[in-house]
Amino acid sequence: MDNSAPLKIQRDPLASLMGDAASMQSFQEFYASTNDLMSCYRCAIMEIETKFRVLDERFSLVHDRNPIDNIQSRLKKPQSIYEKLMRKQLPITIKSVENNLFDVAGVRVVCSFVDDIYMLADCLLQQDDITLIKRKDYIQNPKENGYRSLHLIVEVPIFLQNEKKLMKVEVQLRTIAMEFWANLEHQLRYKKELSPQIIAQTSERLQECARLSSVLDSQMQDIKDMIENA
Ligand code: 0O2
Repeated sequence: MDNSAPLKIQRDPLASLMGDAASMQSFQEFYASTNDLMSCYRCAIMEIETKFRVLDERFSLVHDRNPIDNIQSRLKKPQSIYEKLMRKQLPITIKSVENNLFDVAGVRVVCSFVDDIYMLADCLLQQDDITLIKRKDYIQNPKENGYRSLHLIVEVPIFLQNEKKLMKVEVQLRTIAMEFWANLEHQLRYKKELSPQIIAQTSERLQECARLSSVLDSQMQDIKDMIENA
């Protein structure tokens, strides 16, 4: 979340197409205009994190256990935002970020059990200041590589000195097993340029690991249900 880090533009095909100097100037102009927006996204992350912490606290009071294992948040860096706008051929403006990019602010909620994911998602979406923009259920419909998580894009109000602003936040809910798989898969190959041969060799094994993690989740859920109903 450090916006004061020195600027370093990586060379990419788009940059060379535009010419590096032009690209650098365009990025610097954009970067200079993002301070206020980034602060608003940080506020939105705080709002969403607090909502989940409140839900966790209230649930633990009644059920004597915490549905949330941990919460992680991240704010996309201006350089990544700029690159995504360029890649999608969208206008390089603050308005364009707000209207077109829904994953600038991200909150990841890691849960103990699969049922907790849906319970927490329902509780969040029932709140009258939250608007659901998009829901992708990669648990019911895992991605081809085996990736599982529940993704929600929500809009949450933040209250500034003299105004109320609606901000979009990407919420990812997953179990500890899904998190384990996603982290390792990300480290191993996600977004990396690998040879087709290595991709073929590893993707089947990663799919198998994803299947095993899904079996683990459903077994743990069954055990919990059995203990609770005993
Ligand atoms: P980071 O660094 O985690 O932020 P778009 O919104 O167009 O970029 P899309 O396909 O609509 O993309 O988004 P989707 O499918 O909702 O997934 C976005 C995020 O989910 C990714 O963010 C990852 O965090 C996570 N994700 C999706 N697919 C995979 C996957 O196959 N493996 C892993 N490990 N994570 C995945 P970013 O911005 O790509 O990365």
